[in-house]
Amino acid sequence: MVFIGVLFINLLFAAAQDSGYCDASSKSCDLNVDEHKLIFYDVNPPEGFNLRRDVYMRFAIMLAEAQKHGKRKDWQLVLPPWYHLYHWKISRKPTPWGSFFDLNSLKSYAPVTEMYEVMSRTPKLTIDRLYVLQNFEDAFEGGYFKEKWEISKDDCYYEGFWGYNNITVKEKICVKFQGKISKLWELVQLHPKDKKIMFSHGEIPLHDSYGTKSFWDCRWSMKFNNKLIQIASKYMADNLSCDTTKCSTYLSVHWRRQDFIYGRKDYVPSIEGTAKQIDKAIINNNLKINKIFIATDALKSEIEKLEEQLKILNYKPFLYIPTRKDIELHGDGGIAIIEQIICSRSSYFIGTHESTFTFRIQEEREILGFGSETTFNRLCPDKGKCDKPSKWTIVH
Ligand SMILES: Nc1nc2c(ncn2[C@@H]2O[C@H](COP(=O)(O)OP(=O)(O)OP(=O)(O)O)[C@@H](O)[C@H]2O)c(=O)[nH]1
Ligand SMILES: *[C@@H]1O[C@H](CO)[C@@H](O)[C@H](O)[C@H]1NC(C)=O
Ligand SMILES: *[C@@H]1O[C@H](CO)[C@@H](O)[C@H](O)[C@H]1NC(C)=O
Repeated sequence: MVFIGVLFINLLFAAAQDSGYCDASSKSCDLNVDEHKLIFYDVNPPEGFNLRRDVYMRFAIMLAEAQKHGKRKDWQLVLPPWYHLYHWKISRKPTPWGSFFDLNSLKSYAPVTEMYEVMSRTPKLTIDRLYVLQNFEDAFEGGYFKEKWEISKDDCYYEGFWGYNNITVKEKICVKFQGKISKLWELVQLHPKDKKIMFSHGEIPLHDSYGTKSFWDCRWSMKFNNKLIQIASKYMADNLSCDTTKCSTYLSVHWRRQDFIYGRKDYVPSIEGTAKQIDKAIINNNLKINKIFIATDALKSEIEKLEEQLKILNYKPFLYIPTRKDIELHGDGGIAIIEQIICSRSSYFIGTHESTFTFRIQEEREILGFGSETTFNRLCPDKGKCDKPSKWTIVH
């Protein structure tokens, strides 16, 4: 009888924990208990800001789709802070998503929460299971691509937690994985009692379906932070004679340089070639425009040369040159977004082949409703083959 009583009390206690009740007067009370179950993820360190935005979409869609079908209602996605990105020259503390995006808008699509919100509720964060995702050596084993995963005996490691040194993991599991992101639910299912799980190398799982309505609903929700929109709008009003979101007064170019001029020599033009192609686009499309906005990661000396070339052709080049204070306030990420906003609102856009920075601008223009002939244009190499960019048009 005593035994059954104890068992009963234990059961009650377990039930109380599960249902999230927590007596505030009790010292042993674990504040985490009543919270949502959490999915954390991280991305391979060298990946840039714009690829990371796409990885976010995969996870956000995974949760939103499950919940749309009445499943996994108790899970939330934790937004990994922006920290130590390779391309960012200015090092900053872990930066929340709200600095770049409109968090309420993100939340209107998917159940997301910021890392600092999680940390503020938890004295010490313990993740139940960390799945370190890895690629299979041969994605086409047996001659074809098959979706699969397999717990791996190879060693794997994860370094990070965005600079937080007060996060621990109970168990780390190395998993070879290939396929769609919704297959990650199979891993979640391995330990159904887990309340906090994490996936590193979140770039490995693929979109369930690219370019579908869910994709665009999610993409639409990734509105930029209002502060950044206002800076871009003011710049456009002051310099580019436009005070709306669909301008007819300037052409824009994303002129990706840096690693692209070494790594992708066959895809990008010379400085002179760039100016010529801008001129050709204006003439061929009969655009009555002389203002050119240039978004770029080029060196100052390259920018000066391009400006010179454009001026010879009677154009007025514009660049968003942040002050030191702007960079401190908004970071490299914020500055890049301001440039992306200005490109997304131009009459005509020319991007860089296979740059994710360019892809994000093209998506933004689809959302704003520009004709795709004004959006899916690229800079070509001076000589040789130049395929048209793929068109990823919006689905309503
Ligand atoms: N301000 C500014 N920064 C840029 C521009 N182009 C590239 N960058 C910087 O370079 C980084 C690399 O580009 P991303 O597109 O984000 O990185 P990625 O995901 O590796 O993409 P790729 O362009 O495909 O290399 C960006 O995050 C920016 O920090 C630009 O036109 N303006
Ligand atoms: C955990 O670490 C972060 C970042 O280092 C810090 O801001 C936070 O106060 C820490 N939390 C606790 C409870 O120590
Ligand atoms: C454009 O506008 C901003 C203010 O919005 C200003 O600081 C900048 O100097 C202007 N001129 C050019 C050529 O960019």
